[in-house]
Amino acid sequence: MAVQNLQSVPAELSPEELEAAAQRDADGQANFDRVMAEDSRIEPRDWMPADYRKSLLRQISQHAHSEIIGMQPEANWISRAPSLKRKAILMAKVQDEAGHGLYLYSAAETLGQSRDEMMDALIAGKARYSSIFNYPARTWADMGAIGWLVDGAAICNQVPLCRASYGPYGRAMVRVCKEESFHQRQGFEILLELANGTAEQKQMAQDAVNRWYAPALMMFGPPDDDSPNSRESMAWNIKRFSNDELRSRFVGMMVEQVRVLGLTLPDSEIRFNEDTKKWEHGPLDWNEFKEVLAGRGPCNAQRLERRREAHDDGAWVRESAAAYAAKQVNKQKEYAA
Ligand code: BYC
Repeated sequence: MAVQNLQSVPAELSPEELEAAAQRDADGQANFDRVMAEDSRIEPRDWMPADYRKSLLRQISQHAHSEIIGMQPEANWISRAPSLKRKAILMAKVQDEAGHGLYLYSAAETLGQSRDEMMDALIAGKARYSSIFNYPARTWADMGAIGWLVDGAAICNQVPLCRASYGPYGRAMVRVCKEESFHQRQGFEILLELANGTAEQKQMAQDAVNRWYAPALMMFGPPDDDSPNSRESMAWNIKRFSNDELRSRFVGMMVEQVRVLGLTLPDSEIRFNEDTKKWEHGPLDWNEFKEVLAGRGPCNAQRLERRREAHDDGAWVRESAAAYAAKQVNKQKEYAA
């Protein structure tokens, strides 16, 4: 019997041990297949195929990084919020995003990679995070557009992830989605107020929607025929819907909501296709998407630089926490002796 999952095999094995390891893998695979067929959940201590673990780590760590880098465009506006109330709301939202990052790093850690390793990869520019956060937030109306469109796209993408087959990821998503709903409403409300303000304010809101619309649609990932991870991810019940399917749903939601705002979406080709029963939108610039993913978007360098600075500035906190933890361990040892 061949050993399927090398992670479960220690370095030097006798033929008997090898046989036992192969049996464990076969049993593990059978259990994994059953869980997938029943659409139930895999937990951290369960056997899982190495590729499933790798793909989850890939997606969850990227997701965590997105939450952390995603704090930047909005944090830039905290000091310039137009009122104390707006400042308090925006601060709470940005703090929520930090919390989402923490839940997600914790979920990713259960798969065997430490938060330090993930953070090092981000800081070294080796890790992905959502393309959307490489665009600048130019005016206060951008806080509205980010909340409404970006958090709206995030909810659309993440509600199905609440049913992801990996327990810690799915559970983290439940809380994240609840908080994202509040975020989207606050964005919508900012835009609504501006859209009902002076002609200049309404124009500012429209301009923000015009700039964030296409990048928000690209958050759902490349078109289905150019999405190398989708097939496996859907077979493993991580993703429930394809990138295009979710993008189409999102467009349908936004079409209704933009009417309430009294604004327009910068896309004259949006239509509901009666044959497919799907919303369609105009072409997106996938070359721009590729450029952003390659690190050449409008703010990629600035976002990473800021994250590096924040990491360096926080070194004393990590050192203090480690020194305190070491002290506690020593105390325990002394107490036990
Ligand atoms: N940006 O095969 P595909 C938030 C990559 S934060 C960058 O379709 P998959 C918020 C993709 O990773 C919300 N990269 O991949 C925070 C893959 O590269 P690798 C963030 C992208 O995984 C603060 C390659 O392209 N949400 O809401 O099947 C303030 C091919 O793609 C993007 C999440 O992270 C992109 N947009 O599907 C405010 C959701 N799209 O890994 C708000 C969780 C694709 O092979 N993630 N790529 O090197 C997912 O749902 C899925 O990973 C994706 C992509 C739908 C994004």
